[in-house]
Formats: sequence, structure tokens, C-alpha cells
Amino acid sequence: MAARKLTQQQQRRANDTQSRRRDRATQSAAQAGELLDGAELGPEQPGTVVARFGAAVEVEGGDGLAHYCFQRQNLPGLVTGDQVTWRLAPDGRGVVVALTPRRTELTRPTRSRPRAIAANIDQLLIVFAPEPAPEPDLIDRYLVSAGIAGMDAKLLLNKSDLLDETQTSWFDQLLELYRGIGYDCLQLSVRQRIGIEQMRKLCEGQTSIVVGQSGVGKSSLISALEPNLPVAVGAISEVTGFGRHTTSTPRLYHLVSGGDLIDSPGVRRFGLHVTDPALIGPQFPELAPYLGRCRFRDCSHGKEPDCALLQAVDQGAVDPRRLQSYLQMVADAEESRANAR
Ligand SMILES: Nc1nc2c(ncn2[C@@H]2O[C@H](COP(=O)(O)OP(=O)(O)OP(=O)(O)O)[C@@H](O)[C@H]2O)c(=O)[nH]1
Ligand SMILES: [Mg+2]
Ligand SMILES: [Zn+2]
Repeated sequence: MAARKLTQQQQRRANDTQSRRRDRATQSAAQAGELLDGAELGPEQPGTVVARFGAAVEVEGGDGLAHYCFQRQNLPGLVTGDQVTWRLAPDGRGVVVALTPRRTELTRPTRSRPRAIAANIDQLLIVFAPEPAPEPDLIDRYLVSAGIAGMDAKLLLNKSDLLDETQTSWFDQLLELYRGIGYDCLQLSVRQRIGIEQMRKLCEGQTSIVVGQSGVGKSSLISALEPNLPVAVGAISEVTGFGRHTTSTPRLYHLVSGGDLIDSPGVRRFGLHVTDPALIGPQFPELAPYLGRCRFRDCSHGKEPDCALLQAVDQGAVDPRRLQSYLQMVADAEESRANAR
């Protein structure tokens, strides 16, 4: 695939820079909030954060209109999907004064702590495509992350119009694997308008977020569902090799057919921040019959005799790549736990 993988250290550094920026932004937003507070503010009213722009958030009020709001200093950094209480200022802007506890939270790790990306999400729609080439590990990390956070997850293969014969069988196997594990999978093409109505059904009555690599067509899918929405769609850039990120901040859209759908910026990597390795196993349902069944209690599932997991792979009951994914995530969690001490 085109995108270059960042080393863990590079990734951490990038995340930390973003955290610092966001901390500064939160601070200046808070100051602006105090300013706004001095004015005559309207009564408290409920609202939804539909987007965040550094210092400010866009809150949709009961009037259905978007208001540029600052947040009170005592609140945590607000994210798209947050339910809030806010007050209108005379100039049409507003101040968020309270945050309703989040039902669910999609987070990404930073060195200090996981940071929320979006909130109150029911399901993760993991989008991938023949172009840019998928990273199955990314899919697995999203699945584990969703499962631990109490969200459903579904797999969406977009751009199926681009599949050639060899790719078709590779992707068929991939979808068959995940369907076998119990995940809903959908094959789509925005270009040929395949699967769009099924996706609409999937979104009804749910708050969903589309996630995945840059350029797989997350925004295009939202546009296909709601052609009248001003969703930015881009082309993949070969210049940087990183792909161009067209969507820069998560934004929540209402679907006329019911349900809310959050567009999110593409990722190169999706790190997990799990400090309890025991949380990983239950997120690999196909491993359940074999976990804890190895001859040695401390089996590394490498080359020990009578390893139940390796036997399951030999028998074709477990996909070898999924086992690798599992082992990698457990190792990462053990490392995170050691670092957290
Ligand atoms: N051939 C084909 N191209 C598609 C399809 N869906 C989207 N595209 C194209 O893929 C490119 C990227 O689409 P976007 O919707 O911007 O992708 P994205 O996932 O939102 O990307 P980021 O916002 O950067 O994360 C655009 O040029 C789209 O026209 C499809 O079904 N088939
Ligand atoms: Mg996009
Ligand atoms: Zn073993």
C-alpha cells in the first residue's frame, strides 16, 4: 500500500503534539468562554456537538441551527457526538455549560492517556477498499476497540467496482472470515450505487461513525446516502505517499431516513490503548474455545507442544492472521500495562 507506516515513536510524538495543541486550544476556548459569559446569556438548552474546531465547537440547538460555541473551563474537551447544555449569546454564538455523561467513547491513545475522538456512538462502520489497499490489522484493532468500548462494529467494503478477479477472491475470503466470526459485512460501490440502500438500513435509528484509511470513500458514502449534504470528497494524492486527508475533523450528519452518521478523518494507523491484556481475548470470539487450553499455562503460542491455538490454526478453525493480530494486541497491552506502572 502507498501509505508509509509510522514507527510507534513517531506516532506517539505526533499524537503528543496534537494533544498539546488541543490543550492550548481548550485553554483559549475557555478564556473566550469566560468573555462570552460576561454578556447576557439566554436560558440553558440542550444541544449536540456536531463538530470541533480547535478552540470551539459547533453545537446544534433545539432550533436545528448550528451555533459557534466556546466551552466553560471546567469541562473536558468536547467531541463530536457530545450531548451538552449550552446558552445562547446575543451575537448568535454560545457557551457550553455542561456535558451529559457519554454513553460510549471512541478514543485514540496519546502518551499520557487515551483521548476521545467522538462520543455516544452505537456502531463503528469500518470502511476499506481495494484502493488504498487494506490493512487487515487495522480492521482487527478497530473491532477490538469497538468491542471493549461497548459499540457494535460492521465492515464495509467500498469501491467494489474496482475489484479485479484476483482481488475479488481475496476480498471474498476476507468478508467470509469476518462473517464467520459474526460481524455484518456489506459490499458497496458509491460509483455504481451498490449497497447504498443496505447501508441506509444499517444506519437507521443508530449513531454511527465511518472510520478507516484515508481515501477509502467514507465521505463519499455519506454523500451517496444524502446527496444534499455538503460533504467534502477528495482524490488520493500520490505526491506525498501519505494520501491526502480530505476530511479533517469528525462531523455529525443527520440522515433523513433516520440515524446520525459521523464522518471522520482517515487514519494510517489506529493504535489501541488497552492496559489489561485480559480484555483482548473476548474480542476474538473464534478463539474462545481454545484460550486457556494449551498444555502449558504460560504458553506463548509460539513453539510449545500441545498449543491449543496453533492446533486450531492447523485444523483450519482459526485464521493464522487473526491469531497473529490477537498475539500482537496482547503483547501491546502487556507493554502498555508495564509502561503505566
Ligand atoms: N471507483 C470508486 N471510487 C470511489 C468510490 N467511492 C469513493 N470513491 C473515490 O475515492 C476518493 C476518496 O473518497 P473520499 O470519500 O474523499 O474518501 P475518505 O475516506 O472520506 O477520505 P478522507 O476524508 O481523507 O479520510 C474520491 O476520489 C472518490 O470519488 C467507489 O465506490 N468507487
Ligand atoms: Mg473524508
Ligand atoms: Zn498456546
